[in-house]
Amino acid sequence: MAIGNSTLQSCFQEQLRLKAQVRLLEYRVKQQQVKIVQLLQEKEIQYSDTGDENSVIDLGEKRQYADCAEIYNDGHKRSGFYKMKPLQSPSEFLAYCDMSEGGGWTVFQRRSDGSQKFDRVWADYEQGFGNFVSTNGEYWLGNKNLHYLTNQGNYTLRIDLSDFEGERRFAQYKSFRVTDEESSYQLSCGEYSGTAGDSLTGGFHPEVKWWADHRGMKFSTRDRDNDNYEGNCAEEETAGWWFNRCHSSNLNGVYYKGPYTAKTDNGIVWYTWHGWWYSLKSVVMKGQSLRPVLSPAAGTVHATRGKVQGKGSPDGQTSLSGFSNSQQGQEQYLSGPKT
Ligand SMILES: [Ca+2]
Repeated sequence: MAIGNSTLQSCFQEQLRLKAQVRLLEYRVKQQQVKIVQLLQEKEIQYSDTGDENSVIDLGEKRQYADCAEIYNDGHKRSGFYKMKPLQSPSEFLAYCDMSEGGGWTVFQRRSDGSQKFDRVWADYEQGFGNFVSTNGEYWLGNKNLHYLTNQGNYTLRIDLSDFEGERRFAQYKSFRVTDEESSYQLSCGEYSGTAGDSLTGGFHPEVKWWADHRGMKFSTRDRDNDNYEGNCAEEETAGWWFNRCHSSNLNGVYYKGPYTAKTDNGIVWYTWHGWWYSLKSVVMKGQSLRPVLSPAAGTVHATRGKVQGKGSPDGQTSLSGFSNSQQGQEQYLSGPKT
């Protein structure tokens, strides 16, 4: 069958047309790729900006709030720094309100990047120090404020931890309270639940309680030794904490970034999760009050809180069994009670 000249001609034209279209599409793809790279860069810049962004939320002077739970129940559901004044407190102060996980959590300690120095004296720990502006700013709210906060109601303590492998764990304690200056800001807390193991009351092993239980301990700093050890825990561990002899948790320790070697176990330590020789990536210590609240939101808060605690306990058991792990068992001999 003979192919006509005109058919061949139209085929060539069609081919040219398609080739031109391919070139045009290739050009457009390249343009889009350039745009994607630009957008990704912009997004990255925006993302890094939010970390330093000023997150102080001013609600004006109309009403005074005793803690973050009261702010949350008044309808403010955005996390950030708010002004508050606990019932007995002579003055107002700023604290970060974490409005997630049931809302109304008053954050009193945060570690996130090692930007703040935590090896400080008694007066600093009493007054509070650090970054009270940025979302991830490191700070200690101050023992004085912690006392006023926890003495106005029944507080639940929650400690959120993360490591450099991207894992997150938590420990929660009922009835959290810190006494006044006269009794050196003694710590008390009740029943544990969570996934990180109980490194605050030495509940992971009965034989360690005599030296690793932080309950009932007074606060110690390098210039105010209130521990049960002949030496000075705060000086050796370079932190302020409710040291016993000396610790199974040291959340104000040095920001080492993961596994570390040092003269003493002075990293950011939560023994039941990573042992004494791993310094955690981030820590948030926060309290949520169980005071009867008048706003209608109160019911929701209580319901959610119940769920969180109920879910935590079985996982806590897993962490306890982790103690029999031989590596951790060895570490007990590496550190252990100070003699
Ligand atoms: Ca001592």
